[in-house]
Amino acid sequence: MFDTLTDKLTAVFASLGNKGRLTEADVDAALREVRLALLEADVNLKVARDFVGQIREKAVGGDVLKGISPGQAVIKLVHDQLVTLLGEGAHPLQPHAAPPSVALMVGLQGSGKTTTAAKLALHLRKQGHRSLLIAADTRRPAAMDQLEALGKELDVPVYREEAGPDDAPKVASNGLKRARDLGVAWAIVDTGGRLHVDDELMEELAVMKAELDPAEVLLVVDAMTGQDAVSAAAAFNERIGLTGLVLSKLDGDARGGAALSVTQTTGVPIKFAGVSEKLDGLEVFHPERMASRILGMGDIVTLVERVAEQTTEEQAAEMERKLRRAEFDLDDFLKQLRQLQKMGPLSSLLEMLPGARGLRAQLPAGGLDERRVRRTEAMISSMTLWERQHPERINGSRRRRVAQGSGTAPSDINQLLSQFRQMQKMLKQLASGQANALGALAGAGGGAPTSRAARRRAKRGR
Ligand SMILES: Nc1nc2c(ncn2[C@@H]2O[C@H](COP(=O)(O)OP(=O)(O)O)[C@@H](O)[C@H]2O)c(=O)[nH]1
Ligand SMILES: [Mg+2]
Repeated sequence: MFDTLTDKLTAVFASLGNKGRLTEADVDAALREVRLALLEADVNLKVARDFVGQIREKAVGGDVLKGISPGQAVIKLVHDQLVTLLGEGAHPLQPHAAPPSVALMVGLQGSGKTTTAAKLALHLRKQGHRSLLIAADTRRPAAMDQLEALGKELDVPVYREEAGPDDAPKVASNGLKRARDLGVAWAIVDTGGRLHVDDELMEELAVMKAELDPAEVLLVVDAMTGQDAVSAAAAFNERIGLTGLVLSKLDGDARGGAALSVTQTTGVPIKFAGVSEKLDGLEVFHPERMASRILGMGDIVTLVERVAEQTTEEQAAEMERKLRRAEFDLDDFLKQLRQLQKMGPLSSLLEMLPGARGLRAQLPAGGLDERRVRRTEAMISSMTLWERQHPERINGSRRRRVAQGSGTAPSDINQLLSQFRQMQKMLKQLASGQANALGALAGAGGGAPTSRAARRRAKRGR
């Protein structure tokens, strides 16, 4: 996601970042490029203009240009303005005081309502809340089947009943009664959609909203539809009133314009982002992390959280430390390999590492090859712990022994070792690249410096 935008902004900043002194003309030229990049990403014209205007005011009006590293200060201004644009801070679900709270899922057909309803049930369960899914897309029996299947997959109860096409409000109300009986925390109501905003549908949703008194009315918008998503959001908000947005399909090659304009245009916060078809592919939307990703600074926090879902806290902290400092031996490699398989496509993980986006092109399509992974696993398993920690010391006779133990050839071991060396090199580059990005923010007076290099740099800057 946001690939082109990130590339463009990175290029603009590369030209700014290292200059010791900036003139107003330098800033104007850079901001012109920023505005073009936003427009190309399908950001609303007015939003893009205001965005750049506000940065210019702060850059030229304040003391930014007189500071020690004005280029980095401008980057920080852009970062902060992105955070503002994206809605500042996370926006968790707001339950009613007395359960069950209703979450009404609305949106155009195909936007991802049914999938997101199920993802939400899983998300809530991870937080210790039970929910009931209610199949109120009564015009499409297939949609009710779909929800029922997803519920089964998650082991979350689904309410459905025989119903005519116009019975959605009745089904939803009956479902809510069931939710009360079950004593669940949330009733998640899946509704029907149309290809376009249409009066009849809006009327039906308005009736449901009046009857259900939902705690949350969540509009699911497809990020890939760009400005159409923004106008749909405006229309839904005007007609029925929304409490939050879910931006689905951010994993696709969305240009990102919808994400960047929708909150500004409607005043409704983005609460979640859909990042894969799978049911665990829902993320709480964090504007700061998204801004960092857009600026190519990576999103270590989300990456570590995702790892943490599969591991203990200590393991996650350890991995973060190793990633940041590029201390990574073959034993870690083996552990990560096993975890990666559980964590989803490698490409989506790389997106979160600062400076690693370019590497994605080199990944085999379709992610990790199961057979190769198992072979690698066998090879590393046949090494002693000492060998895993000192791969550079694996000589010819050790190589033969490991090959024999794992049923491979010494040349396979060679290949593995050379791949590993490359990876180590890459991690070192990433670690220093990240220090640069974070150091830029720290040096400009931004967030807490996290790496030793960044701390050192920040100290020098002050
Ligand atoms: N890649 C991706 N696909 C998604 C995401 N959310 C939904 N989908 C897919 O989009 C299609 C439509 O989703 P569905 O939930 O049926 O949409 P609905 O018509 O609004 O209920 C399905 O194929 C989903 O698997 C997402 O975040 N990422
Ligand atoms: Mg549906």
